[in-house]
Amino acid sequence: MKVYQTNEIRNIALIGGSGSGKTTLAEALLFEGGIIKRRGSVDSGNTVCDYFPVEKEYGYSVFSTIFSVEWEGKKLNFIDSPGSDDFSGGAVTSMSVTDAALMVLNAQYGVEVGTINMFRYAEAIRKPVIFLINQLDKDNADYEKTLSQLKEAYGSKVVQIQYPLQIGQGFHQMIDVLKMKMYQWKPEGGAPDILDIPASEKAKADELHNALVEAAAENDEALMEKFFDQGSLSEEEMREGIRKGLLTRGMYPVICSSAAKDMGVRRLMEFLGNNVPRISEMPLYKNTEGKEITPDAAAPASLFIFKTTVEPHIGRVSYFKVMSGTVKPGDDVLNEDRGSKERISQLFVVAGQTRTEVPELKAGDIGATVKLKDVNTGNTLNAKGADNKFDFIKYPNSKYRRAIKAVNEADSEKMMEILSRMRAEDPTWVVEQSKELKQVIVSGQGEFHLKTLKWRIENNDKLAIEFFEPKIPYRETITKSARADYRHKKQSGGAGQFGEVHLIVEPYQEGQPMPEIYKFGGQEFKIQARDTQEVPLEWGGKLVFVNSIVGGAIDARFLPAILKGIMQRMEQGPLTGSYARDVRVIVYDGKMHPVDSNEISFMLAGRNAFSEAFKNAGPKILEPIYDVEVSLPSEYMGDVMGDLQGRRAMIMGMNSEKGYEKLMAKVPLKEMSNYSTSLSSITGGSASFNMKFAAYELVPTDVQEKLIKEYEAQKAED
Ligand SMILES: Nc1nc2c(ncn2[C@@H]2O[C@H](COP(=O)(O)OP(=O)(O)OP(=O)(O)O)[C@@H](O)[C@H]2O)c(=O)[nH]1
Ligand SMILES: [Mg+2]
Repeated sequence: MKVYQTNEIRNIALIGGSGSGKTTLAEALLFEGGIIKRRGSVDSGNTVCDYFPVEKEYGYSVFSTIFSVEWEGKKLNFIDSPGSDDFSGGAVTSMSVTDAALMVLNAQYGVEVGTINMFRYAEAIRKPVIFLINQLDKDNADYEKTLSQLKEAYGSKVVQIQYPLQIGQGFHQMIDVLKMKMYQWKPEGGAPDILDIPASEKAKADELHNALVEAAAENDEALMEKFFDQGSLSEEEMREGIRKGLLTRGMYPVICSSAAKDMGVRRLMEFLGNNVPRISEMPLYKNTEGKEITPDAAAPASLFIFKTTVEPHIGRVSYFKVMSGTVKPGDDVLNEDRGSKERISQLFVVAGQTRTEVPELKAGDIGATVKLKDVNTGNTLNAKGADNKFDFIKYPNSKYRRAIKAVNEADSEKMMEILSRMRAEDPTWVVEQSKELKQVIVSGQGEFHLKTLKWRIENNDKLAIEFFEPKIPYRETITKSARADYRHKKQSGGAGQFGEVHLIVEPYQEGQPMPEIYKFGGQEFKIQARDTQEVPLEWGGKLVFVNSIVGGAIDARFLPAILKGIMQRMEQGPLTGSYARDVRVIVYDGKMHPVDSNEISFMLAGRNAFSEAFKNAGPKILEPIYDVEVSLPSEYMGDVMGDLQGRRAMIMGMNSEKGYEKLMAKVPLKEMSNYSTSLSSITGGSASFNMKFAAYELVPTDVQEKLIKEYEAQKAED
């Protein structure tokens, strides 16, 4: 492949609902671009883009896949992405590094849930969108219905560039109202005959042409003036107008195809080459310091690694976008995120798992390299003179969690290795080895996402695993002050043990002053803080430890042991064994024995005194609460709301956006366990949601009682 200058490159994401035909379209693009000699099919499991075994097995895309095609002097970089919301990480990645999204629709089904979900992602990062109505050769295809659904959802910005003549098996002609020509294919597709528009279509074509000219002119004042002067625009002027319209999201052009029959594909490549905004026209990417980075091939090179795969025999393949500069084999670069040095040994353009070496890649381009030592997805590699870091891909938060275990205990370590390798390939899989819950928790986008993970581990790595209900990271705290003392005494055989600790506990909030006098059962306790330690807790909140011992009742050297005993209980709260937080402990008295007192004795006395005081201090269990945001079609509002209320949700608000409703709620994590599956079944898959940790809040009394009982039973069993 020749070396392409920045403005000869077009970066395009293939997005759209699952099954709309993106991977099939990719085959046709690769075939027409001369990269492959024969088109594969998803059903035969031999496509370029679905090359992972799991994708062949299930017949849908799981990962984003990159391929490049040369067409009429331009280099078109495509990224095929999965359509299912469970693999939205792939779609988000591909939209984030490209300059336009080609949204593929299945003409049989029109605007689908997947279309709406994908459009939302494109909108969130303000990417230009082009609609491609595909599968026009299918008997149930309905072009007009699909078009009117698009107009209904996205308004008058939806503008036709093409329309098909016959639909269904006979599909072989379409009118292009930009070119004002008819395109006609032989049964094998490929190169079309480009003919004059037949008289019978002339009036309709003229009308749509005028609508297109007007829509193109609307995006630029100079074009608008020309349009008024001349009554029309040249093809070149129209392209300029379309590019501007795409950039400002003031226009969503609609084109047509049958990917399976390779019809409309060459014209599609020409259209993309001419009308996708040029790299120099796109809004600039910002580095993490907010500085805008110009895609200037003459500047020092910065490469952003947006994707990693692990391939048999090769190991890690790192896919990158050249953010600035020009990269060549042999370049020494610094991994800005890890601080390590790397050398780019080879540079490739790719078509799925096939790599072709190239001598250089310039700003704006997309390529791959292998054999980097210590580079992860999300890292930036800088040549001398550049010091950027980028983090512009915003992956969706995980929303489905499960505990995972190797069926065979001995495989646990191997399982962890595999999981961390998979995480490099899919950043929307989160793996956490929870010391607190004593479980390995994997989280992802949905049940389907985790099912795919399981398939890969079991089939690629031949390791049996199982999922089960994950524990909830509860917390314990207290709601009032209490006092307790405890004497630890043991006198059997040789050296004895003796330690006695008197202490007060109370709830603690940041910066809360300490009273001088506490009263318990009519008795007053005067406090004189001699020393205060604030211990920030790994799991959130604080423990404040106050030494208020008078007259040397306990030697200062035993205080660390007392604190240690208390911390043991904080780590394993007295109610359910969960972490405790937000407590102040005041040790105000105690007793020593001249011979038998030692650290162990005070640790045990401290721990038991604390435990007793804690239980008398109105102890409560806290649970994690999540902010949940559901996007759904309005007809399901009632059902979705009812379901949320059954999950102890607090509805925080609602608002309407284009074509769908947004519902905000606070929901306990415990109740979210099967939410993605249930929401999908309530709404027929037409809703999506996001969740984010909000805060810890007290659980209701009945839940608390149930949790304590469960813990007691568990303890008895152990
Ligand atoms: N007849 C016909 N079938 C098509 C066309 N495009 C795709 N298909 C078929 O539709 C099915 C799904 O196609 P894919 O290319 O896997 O769809 P996708 O958009 O990549 O789906 P995901 O990877 O799940 O997002 C396959 O069986 C294809 O053969 C088309 O234009 N005409
Ligand atoms: Mg696919």
